[in-house]
This record gives sequence, C-alpha cells and structure tokens, in this order.
Amino acid sequence: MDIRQKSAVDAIVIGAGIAGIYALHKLRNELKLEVRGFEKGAGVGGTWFWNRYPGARSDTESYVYRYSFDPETFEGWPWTQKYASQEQMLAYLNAVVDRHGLRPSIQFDTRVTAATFDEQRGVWSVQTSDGAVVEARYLIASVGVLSKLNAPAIAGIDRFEGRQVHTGAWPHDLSLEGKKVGVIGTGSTGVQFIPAAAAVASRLTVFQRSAQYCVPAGSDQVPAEFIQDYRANFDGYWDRLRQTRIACGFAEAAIPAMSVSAEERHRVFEEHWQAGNGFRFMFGTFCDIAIDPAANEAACDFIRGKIAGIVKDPATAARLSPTQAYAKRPVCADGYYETFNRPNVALVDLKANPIVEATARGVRTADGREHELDVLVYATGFECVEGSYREMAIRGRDGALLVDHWGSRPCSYLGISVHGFPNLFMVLGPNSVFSNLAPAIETQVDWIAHLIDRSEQLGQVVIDTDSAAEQDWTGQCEQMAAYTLFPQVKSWIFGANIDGRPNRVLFFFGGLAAYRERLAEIAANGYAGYAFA
Ligand code: N01
Repeated sequence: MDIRQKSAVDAIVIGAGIAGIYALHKLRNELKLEVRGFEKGAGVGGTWFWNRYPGARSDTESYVYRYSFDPETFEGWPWTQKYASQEQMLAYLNAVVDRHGLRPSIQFDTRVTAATFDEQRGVWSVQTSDGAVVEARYLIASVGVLSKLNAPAIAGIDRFEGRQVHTGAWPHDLSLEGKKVGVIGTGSTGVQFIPAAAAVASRLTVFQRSAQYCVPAGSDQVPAEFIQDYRANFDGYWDRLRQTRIACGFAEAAIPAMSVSAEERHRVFEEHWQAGNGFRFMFGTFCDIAIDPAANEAACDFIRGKIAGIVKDPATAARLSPTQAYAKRPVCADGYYETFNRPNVALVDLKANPIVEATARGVRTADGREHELDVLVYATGFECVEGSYREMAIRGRDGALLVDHWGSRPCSYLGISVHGFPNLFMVLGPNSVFSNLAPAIETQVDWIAHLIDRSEQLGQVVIDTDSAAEQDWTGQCEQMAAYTLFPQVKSWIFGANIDGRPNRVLFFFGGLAAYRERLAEIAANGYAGYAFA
C-alpha cells in the first residue's frame, strides 16, 4: 500500500527541507521504519524551494553547505562557484531525494495543523490541512528556523495597486526588469537582493531600518585542485569541520584582536575582506570579535572605513554606516555598498523618515514624499525558530500546548526535546547550535535516529526528557549568550526582529564541536536527562 494512503505509520516527518529530507532518509532507509512526510510546499527544498528572489544563494561555501552523509551525489556535481545559487541548491536537494527514493514517502501541498499525544497508547495523532488524521509513534518536526514570514504592517496597504511580494515566497512569474521597485529590509536577504534588483529595475528604492555590516562574499570560482582534493579527502574535511565552532570550513581564529598591533589588525581585516564571507570575517580574523567590545569596535571601524571609501555620496555613506555593535548573524554579499553609487538607486532611512502609509501608487514617508512603486518587496525576514510551531496546535501530556509551555521563554533539552512532549523531536528547535546549519542538522537528526533506535530496541518505549534537564540546558544557553555581544543588538537570532518582542535566547552559542561533545557525554552517561518508559 502507498505510504501516503496509510492512517498509521511508525514516524511522521513535518517538512521536506534539508532537515526533513535527511530525517526521512535516516528513519526510512536506515532504521527501516514506515515514515510519512508532510510538506506544505509543492516540492522539496524548504528554504530553497521558497526563497527564489533575484540574487538568492547560499552564503556559506557550497562544499560545506550540503550533506556529509551522501558523498555520491557530490560526485560529478557541476559546482565550480564558491556559493551555490538557489537553483543549484534546489536541484541538489531534489537529486538527493530521488537518489534515496524518498519522494513517494512525502505528501506535498499539505500542512500539519495539529498534533496531539495520546498518553494511553503512546502515539501522536496528527491532523493535516486536507482533513486527514494520521497516527505515528514518533513525530519529527523539521519545520525550519526561517519559515514563517514576517512583514511590516503598513497603514492603508490595501490601497496599493502595485504588486507586493515577500522574498521568502517569491512567485515564479515576477520579473523586475524595467520596474520601479521598493525593498524593505537589509539583512542577509536584502543585501543579496539589492545588487541583483538594481541591475534590472528602472529604479530601486531601499527602505532601511538598520544599517548593516556587510562584507564581500567573494563569489569566486573554486579552483579545480581544491575540488579534487575535497573529493579525495571527503571524510577528513568533514571530520575536521565537526571539531570547529561555526563549522563553515575555514580556520577559526585563536588570536584576540587587541593582542596585536593596530597595523596587524588592519592587515588581517583587509586579508579577510578580500577573501570574503561574513562568518569568516567575524570568526576567522580574531577569536573575540563577538565577545570583546574593543575587538568588536575595531571590526566595526574597519567596515565603516570601507563604506566611506566605497560609497561616493557622503550622506548616503553615513546612512549606510551602522553605529551599533557588529553582533547580528554576519552578512555578506558582493557589490552591496557599490550598488548605492548607481544613479537608479535611492536609500531611505526609516528611522529618520518612516513609511507612514501606502498610496495607490506606492508608499508615503514621514517627509511627505510619495515613492512611486510597481513592486514592493518585503525582505523583512521571518518569525524565526518558534514561528512555525505557532502555526500548529501541538499538544503533549495533559493536553498542554507546546507554545503555552514555552510562553515568552522557549525552552528545550538540546534544542531537540521538550519535557511533557514525549517522542516529539525538533530539528533546530529553540536552543539548537548556532553554526552552519547543514552539519548542525545532520548532528541532530543522527541523535534523534539514535534515540528512536534505542526506543525500538527497548520495545517501542516512550522517550521523554525531564524538566530539570530542559531547564538546565536552557539556562546554559542563556548564560552562554550573555557571554557574547549578540544579545546587545536586536535581531532575529533572539526573536527581537518582530516589533514589540523582547530578546529571548534561541540558540546555543558554544559551537558545534562543544554541542557534539555534549551529546557524546549524555550517551555515555546512560542518556542522562532522558527517560525511556
Ligand atoms: O532577515 P533578517 P533575512 N520595518 O531578519 C528589516 C538566512 N539567510 O531574510 O535590522 C522595516 O536578517 C530588518 O531591520 P532590523 C540567514 O541566516 C541565509 O535577511 O531588524 N524593516 C532587517 O534589515 C539570515 O540571517 C541566506 O532593524 C524591517 C531585515 O528587514 C536569515 O536568513 C540568505 C521590519 C530583515 O533581516 C534572515 O535573513 C538569506 C519592519 N517592520 C537569508 N521588520 C544564505 O545565503 C524587519 N525589517 C544561506
């Protein structure tokens, strides 16, 4: 019988992005369970299915922004660019799905709307948007950290007769060629979109709420010798990567910024600016950019100097220069600041001159000016981490709702398990590791499969995590975050990009190597913090 017709299976996987694909493979092909996947989109790929905006690409180098479990799909893969484009990422993920025979296990265009744990029988009852109910012993939520769209509320937006689009739901049929385009948002997405849109739009107006530290991506060709060496030493590359914090493939710095002379600091910053990549600039220059205020200010000062040197109009350069700490998820793109030298590009500083209303022809700012637009683009990010969980009614023991359990402080054990929600496993749930997400996903899915395998061997028992372990892990994540400069700035990594939301800790900032060590210790200590009953 087709798995998609069954009303009871061993495991349900929500989402078919990078995490869901690997979870399906692991549980179906390795543990030999009956697994059913539900995906809200019409195809696989998650982030890479939805984010089709002009300029979309991975800003983590493609040789480490992929699966390590599947070297074969990489064989003969035509990746010569340092970063994979959205089209290449989507093609890659589709190739993995087909190579491992996963497509027949996935039901597309179907949202999970609710899931309720039946304590008597130890099963999850999962409701979907097509009205079906499917039961499973294990529920894997691989719903993505950046999935639920965030867009500003603009007064009178219904009056606007042009087109509105979010970069995270980019339509197939939209060309910006020759159009008057406005874009709100200058995060990782905005900085990729802005140079690409400026190249084709007749006019591009950038509405900036916060200025951004953006370093070049350095989108070069990858030397053939490197690809050859990578293929020949695939496992070695990945073993080394798993011993690092950020897991982006570059050597992480061990030297504090203020321990060297000002000239040496400048030399190191310049070398990394030329090489490109945001994570490399933040973590490969010096070890304390994200920790020590003086080191951070030195990096800020260097980037502000670059902005002043690149942007010809001093007033525009000043508006593009951030004053706050360099403490958001690092951003990179090629030609970002250069784009503001183009005659068809204008910058509006929303803090000084906010949008007050939409009109039929565009938007009006506080200075009274109407900005005429054919297309208004929201590059305004996501309600991250918790957002997707707010769209499903997940009820654990005693009918408790997951989002109520979290309240204003999302907690978890290891970013994976939640007390009172047995056999529910999140991939990249609150307080997962802050690093390159591809190896973080593999680490968590491997751990989840390990727990499920153990449960099966013990006789299909129920796995719960205890409250003390959950509170302890959450507290450690809060302490670790406080040790860094990241909480000093409002950004999505603390959920504070949403208007009116305070900072809340959503990541473990100890790095991938420490996270993996912690998992190994827990396994060695008889799965401390877990109860198998
Ligand atoms: O979202 P963001 P993103 N009015 O939240 C502004 C990943 N990613 O989609 O800084 C006006 O970072 C907001 O302003 P401010 C990556 O992990 C990866 O760009 O909050 N403006 C900001 O400028 C990344 O970090 C790739 O003041 C508003 C922007 O919109 C994550 O996705 C590529 C606003 C949002 O920036 C999110 O990036 C792209 C409002 N009401 C993204 N609300 C890769 O290459 C928000 N803004 C792998």
